[in-house]
Amino acid sequence: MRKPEERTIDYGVQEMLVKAREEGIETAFDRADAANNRCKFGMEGVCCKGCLEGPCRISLNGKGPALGVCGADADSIVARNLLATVVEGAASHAEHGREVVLTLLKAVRGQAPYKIADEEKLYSLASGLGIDTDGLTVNQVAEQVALKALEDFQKQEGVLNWLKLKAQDKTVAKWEKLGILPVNAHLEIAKAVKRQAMGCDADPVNLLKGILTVALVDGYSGLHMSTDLQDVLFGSPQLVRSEYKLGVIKREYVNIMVHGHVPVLSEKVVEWAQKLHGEALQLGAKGINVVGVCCSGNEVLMRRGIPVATNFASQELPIVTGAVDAAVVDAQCIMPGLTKVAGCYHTAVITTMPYVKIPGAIHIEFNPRAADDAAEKIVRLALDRYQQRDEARIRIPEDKIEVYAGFSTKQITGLLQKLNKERPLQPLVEAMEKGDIYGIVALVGCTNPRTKQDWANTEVAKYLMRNNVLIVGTGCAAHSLAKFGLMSPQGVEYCGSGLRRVMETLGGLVDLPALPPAWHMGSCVDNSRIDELLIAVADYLGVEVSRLPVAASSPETHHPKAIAIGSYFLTQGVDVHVGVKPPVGGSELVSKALTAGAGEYGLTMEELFGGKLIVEEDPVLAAQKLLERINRKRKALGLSA
Ligand code: WCC
Ligand code: FE2
Repeated sequence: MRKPEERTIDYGVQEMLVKAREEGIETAFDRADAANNRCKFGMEGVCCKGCLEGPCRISLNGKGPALGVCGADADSIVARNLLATVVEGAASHAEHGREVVLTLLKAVRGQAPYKIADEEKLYSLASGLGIDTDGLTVNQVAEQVALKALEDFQKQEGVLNWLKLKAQDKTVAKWEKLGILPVNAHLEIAKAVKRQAMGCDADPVNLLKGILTVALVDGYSGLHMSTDLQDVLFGSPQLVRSEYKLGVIKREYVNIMVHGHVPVLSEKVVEWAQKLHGEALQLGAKGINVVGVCCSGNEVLMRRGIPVATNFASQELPIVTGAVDAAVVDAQCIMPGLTKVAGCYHTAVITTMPYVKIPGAIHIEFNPRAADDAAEKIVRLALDRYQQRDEARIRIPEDKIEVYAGFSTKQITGLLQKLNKERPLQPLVEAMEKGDIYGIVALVGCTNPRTKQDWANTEVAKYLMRNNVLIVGTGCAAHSLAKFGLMSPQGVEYCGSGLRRVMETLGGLVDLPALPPAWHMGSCVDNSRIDELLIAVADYLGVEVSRLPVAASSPETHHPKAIAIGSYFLTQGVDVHVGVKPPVGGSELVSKALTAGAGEYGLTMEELFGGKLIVEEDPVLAAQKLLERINRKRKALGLSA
């Protein structure tokens, strides 16, 4: 078993790993060590278990079978498996989007206890969607917007409304020419599941096109739609100060951990935690402390300043403090291992969705209609469990750190307007032209219990910042950067002189010594915010996003959603780095289509869209490769290298 310091660079997590081991409790880090005999066929993507003729495995050294029983070769099998992975990611995000649409619809029809929080965003969406708002009330406008969103799950011809709303026209024309435009999210997901099934699509190039269609579903019905309508319902984030790391758990408080993704639940838990404050006092607690994990954490951090305890790989460790009274989850990135750890303490793990249940958890069904009832029950359960704590087993790491989050496009433009009222993007673009901001890299995706938690995410970011690259972060990668000070004003210590100067100037506009050089842009669906920012800059310069000196990097990735998001960035012509090998090595055709440059190998992503996949496990080499790509794009755009 590897030592705690080999598993994570987060001291608090190390401390809790030691405690867990002392108490005989197993976590994901131990399970990763125990399951280290990984299947080579699976890792290269050449295992097909799509039907009962198999599983068929294609030989990796040419000495065994070259075809499955049905005749499928390595290229088809790898492409099908990759399509299946991207579909999983896109389905997760699209269902997230649809849940938010239904919440909005119910809210404006008086069937769910939520209100419109950002009218300005609502009206701008309505106008983009071509809705005539004359004579309509705010709720009627919202209803029309929600119905337009629902069309993206229903229509049988045309193109996703949200794609037309958000994408650059020139890029859409490229996708149209290639025949990859999605009609409706559910239809494309069903079609993709069918085409990768036994006896259907076996042409790897055609399957790759299928992957791109599904990637667009992920981007528009998943990311963009979710963020847009969440902002309408809960407000567009603005700069907010908060804290990170396990030290945000407070001994004298009732602690509730919110984990998962859709803020429809976490927002209500925060609301009810405030409402039941008095009852916590009656129990002798100082109040109720909500802390976040994964993207539920990101959502309530961005809008409410709720502190974040930790990210994906160490999600079980807050419970090991012995001071988490309830852990409430909705969907995605939730380890079933949570209930085993919680079973060793007084902690209640609460599942809330009818299709996400975990043995050992208490299920309190949550739906928008009954949101208040459910949230009240959840918080009351936490109050109840608080009284069952074993004080002797409580140990909370002291380590915590300040963070500034809330970088929505609205926040960023608002800030830049203080420098240039008419053309807010001008100062940003000028800094990019001068090289003070050499490029922008989106640091996104997960942490992975197999790799050293937070290490590669922070190393890539620090190397890039030293070279004046502005970092924009989401998901668990943002958590990594926040935990290590890169999302606070002190983060400028890691910057090259140009980037430092820009952040100090911008910081002065909000009474901070500097703006953090890594901007927290939110949850995984909020990669849409990054896309929106890049499009704004590209539009300002009159070019496509694919020509900007920007890239995306996911050094510690693991989730199919992250693969879907990466594929989406590729459709925009943005270079994408991953630090964990995707299972495509068994097919030269598929690997080269993703990773080869234009003109180097038949049809490639770079040839089609202008960006490619970079697979590199070493964070320093990865950062160097990203810089080299940014450098090329700068030159092509006529900027200094
Ligand atoms: Ni998004 Fe990755 Fe975190 Fe889950 S929450 S673990 S997909 S980055
Ligand atoms: Fe997420």
